[in-house]
Amino acid sequence: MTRGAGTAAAGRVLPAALAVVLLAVALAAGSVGDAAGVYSDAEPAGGNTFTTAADLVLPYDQTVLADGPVVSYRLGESSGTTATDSSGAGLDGSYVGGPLLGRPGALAGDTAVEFRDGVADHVAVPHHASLDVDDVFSIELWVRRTVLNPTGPRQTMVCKDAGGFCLGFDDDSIQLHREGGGTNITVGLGAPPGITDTTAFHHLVVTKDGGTLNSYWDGQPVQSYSSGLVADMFLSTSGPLYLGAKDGAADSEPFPGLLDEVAVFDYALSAAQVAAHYGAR
Ligand SMILES: [Ca+2]
Repeated sequence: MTRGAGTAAAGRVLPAALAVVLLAVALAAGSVGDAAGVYSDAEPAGGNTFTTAADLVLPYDQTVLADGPVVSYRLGESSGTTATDSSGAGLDGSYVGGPLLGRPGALAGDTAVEFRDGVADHVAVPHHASLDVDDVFSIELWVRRTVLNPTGPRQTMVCKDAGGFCLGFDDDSIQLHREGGGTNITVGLGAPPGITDTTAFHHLVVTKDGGTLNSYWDGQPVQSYSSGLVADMFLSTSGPLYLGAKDGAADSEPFPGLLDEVAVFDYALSAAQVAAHYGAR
């Protein structure tokens, strides 16, 4: 999609350009300071912050936001019932049923939320027009499983109720499914190494642009479809967005484990964008 690609290109160019400017400013300031003796050029503990362009790579959350998600949940709250949308759209969600907040997260300096096995807990986000992404979208998150399901049931991590996308695990593989809208449809998205890991977080992205569907695990492509998919697989919906469960009423097919940094886009991220996000962790 044009908008996403343009935004992404700008987002990736900026750090290098910024680095040149800041490096130039730092060098100029240093030489002026030394010559005039106006101020000490003693370095702070830890040394110079701006040394090379690599030092100025945006942190993970800023890298994601630069690519324009429609919602982004850092899930870093330590208390309360509000799951804050950091995208700027103001589409906050609610922690329902007491998921565990403040759990160790995927990234340094920000925590995650844990959904418990056998407990009806999830995040619910009221419907908004921008969440109605239909058949063109990306779902991005970090996941650490706590309960494996070699024979099912399905574990749903993110779902747009009803008839929209539902991303989860089933039989210890990644699965995208639609439930509702008259027909249930399921597409397997692979079982990469580490999918049964319960000790660490992994980065998962699924992108769909109509007839093209891709999955990525820890920044690497896993499964790709460019033909053979059911036309208009996912539908326009007006239901809530759920994290940690398929729906709110029954909390059915819940995900037991930790989710972190969940973002939804209304376009298909490119492989390069996915790799850049993972690389910014
Ligand atoms: Ca977090």
